[in-house]
Amino acid sequence: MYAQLVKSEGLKSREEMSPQEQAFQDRVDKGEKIEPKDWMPEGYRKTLVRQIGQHAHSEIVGQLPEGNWITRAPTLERKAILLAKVQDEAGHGLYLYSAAETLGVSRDELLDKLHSGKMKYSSIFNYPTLNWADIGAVGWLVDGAAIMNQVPLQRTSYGPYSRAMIRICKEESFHQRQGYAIMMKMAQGTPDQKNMAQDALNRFWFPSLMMFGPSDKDSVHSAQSMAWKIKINTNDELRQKFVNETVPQAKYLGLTVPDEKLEWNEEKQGYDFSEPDWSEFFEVIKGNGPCNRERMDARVKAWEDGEWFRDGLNAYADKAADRRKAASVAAE
Ligand code: BYC
Repeated sequence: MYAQLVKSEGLKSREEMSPQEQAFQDRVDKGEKIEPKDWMPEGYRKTLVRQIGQHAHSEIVGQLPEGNWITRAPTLERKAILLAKVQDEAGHGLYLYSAAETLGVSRDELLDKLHSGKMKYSSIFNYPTLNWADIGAVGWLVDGAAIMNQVPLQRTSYGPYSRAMIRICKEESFHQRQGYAIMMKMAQGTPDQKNMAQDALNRFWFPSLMMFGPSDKDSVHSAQSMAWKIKINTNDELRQKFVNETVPQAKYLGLTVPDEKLEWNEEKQGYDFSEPDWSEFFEVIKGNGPCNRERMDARVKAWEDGEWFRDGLNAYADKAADRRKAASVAAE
């Protein structure tokens, strides 16, 4: 695998690697997990910090479009389910910030980079959730795309990231099912409800395909990340898998995927489909999507409003540390 990438993608050949880098690559190739105290190339560490940090931010920012509907969920049961789901996303963010911390970067540093626009989060969360059907579409399509990407990441080479992914994937599959259950209810409801479900699918389909990242020819990090097994599949491979699995689910709902070019291709045993509008994707990740400003304002406000609470926790932690120190001095 590595040898192929060296040829096609111009990565460092074995001969160009230092003995330490060679030994590291051998461990990765053998499928060994890399742990925080192990030696690793600086590029590997940086790529992980970027990817895990971006992933953590996505979980936290991803609470906003759904959190917006907690107070307006149609029944008490739906409210309780949505509340649990949004709470899970906070937990995912925390596992991931903790995994990033093992690489020597603090949560505060990562959040500072998010708030100052130096770090990204998933493009999908810059689209609005206009009505209840959108909450169904987010669970079904957005969490569906997230799982497609995250299941292989359970086998990623960095131990703490891989272990975080195992826990996250268990919860994501529940999230996807709750979204599909909402879509099912609406698709089987009144004609107006079915139209709402179709409209949500129309708006979320292409943004969901964009979640997998740019097409392979434009993906800057894939080759090296795959050689290091930070990524296990290419962006296009996962996008294809998502389309193959999701189209039959849409058919079962009696809904139409908004793509005239969508067609089963017997030869590749998968669907042919239209590419998303990549100029829109690049605009969204540059900060010019429909909700970028609103999302960042909400996160910065939450951070600033929470300052007194963080200060209180830190003051307590400092006092507790002082007490422990005084007790150990007294015992000596
Ligand atoms: N959005 O070289 P490429 C969730 C950037 S949340 C924004 O292919 P890579 C959930 C990319 O960063 C799911 N930016 O990159 C939460 C790079 O720019 P920089 C989040 C994107 O990293 C709440 C440039 O484009 N999942 O589950 O090899 C509620 C070139 O791309 C995006 C993860 O984060 C995007 N979609 O591959 C519900 C999974 N795509 O950094 C659900 C972990 C690309 O050089 N991450 N970019 O400035 C990954 O697997 C990879 O990072 C990606 C991108 C496949 C996303």
